[in-house]
Amino acid sequence: MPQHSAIPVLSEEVREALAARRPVVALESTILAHGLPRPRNLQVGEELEALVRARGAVPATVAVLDGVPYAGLDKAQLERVAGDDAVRKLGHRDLPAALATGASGATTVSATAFLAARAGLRVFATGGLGGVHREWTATQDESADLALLARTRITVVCAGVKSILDVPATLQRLETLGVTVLGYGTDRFPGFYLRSSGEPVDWTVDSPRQVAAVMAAQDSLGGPDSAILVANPVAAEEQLDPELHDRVLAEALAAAGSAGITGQAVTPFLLSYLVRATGGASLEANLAAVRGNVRLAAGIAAAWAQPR
Ligand code: PSU
Ligand code: MN
Repeated sequence: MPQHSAIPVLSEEVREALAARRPVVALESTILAHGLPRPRNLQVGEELEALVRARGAVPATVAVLDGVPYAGLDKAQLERVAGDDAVRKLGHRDLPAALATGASGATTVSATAFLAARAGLRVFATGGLGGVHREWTATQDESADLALLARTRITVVCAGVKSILDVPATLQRLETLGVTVLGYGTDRFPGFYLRSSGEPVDWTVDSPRQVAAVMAAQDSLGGPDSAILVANPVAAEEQLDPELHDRVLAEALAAAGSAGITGQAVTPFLLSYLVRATGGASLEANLAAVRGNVRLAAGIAAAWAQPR
């Protein structure tokens, strides 16, 4: 039987940074493989890694290739994730099967958080989390991201959850599951494409140092492992026009319903619908949000790496 001893396999620079307690930021790969159109997705993957480096941290993009989980990809590996049709979408529950069968896949927030925490990484940047879908009463479709984050000690910087989801229900689930939610410079939960979803958050932080202090307090409390969500709104000048947003979202939801899209296909379907129907504006807002999250995550990783 093959042994999967070092899980995930770390790139040399990630290994060295961890050993020297220098800042590292985990990045997910589903957004690249299944959340963004090609060939822009590869450029984005490279750009996000460069943004992390520009802020003095080391990027650790997580993915599974030929049954091997990695944190930190080389150029050829990133190209495969972005361009290979055989790259699946892997949530946390898919990892055992992917490893055993030698499959390749991009990791969602749940799988990325799991693997990153296994590697000893503490800060993770993404675009939006998965959450509770609007048709939950019929489908019980709630992303596995939420339950996994409820039992994983990692700080996740996100721009909220996409408005294709049921935002109030997602926030309620995060409360029930005991996930700490911090608004970054805001008392509103961000609306991913929009600065605000309109929903309140209970805690506001204003600096990477403050986030690191919350992480340290979490450790000193010694409670069960759970995530800290840093909800970071997209810059005002980069948000999607709220009116366009509301109109196109209604269309996309109707289109998914009449096309009978279900399960893991729902999120990619709605996302690509929004990109087309906004003439690419939703993509630009999406990318702006992700860039902002990656920059902030690098700052948090740097603050976390400071001796306390
Ligand atoms: N939100 C985005 N873009 C994405 C995703 C979420 O703005 O690509 C991806 C993330 O990887 C997230 C996953 O973890 O979708 C959730 O999928 P599901 O709803 O199938 O759990
Ligand atoms: Mn789902």
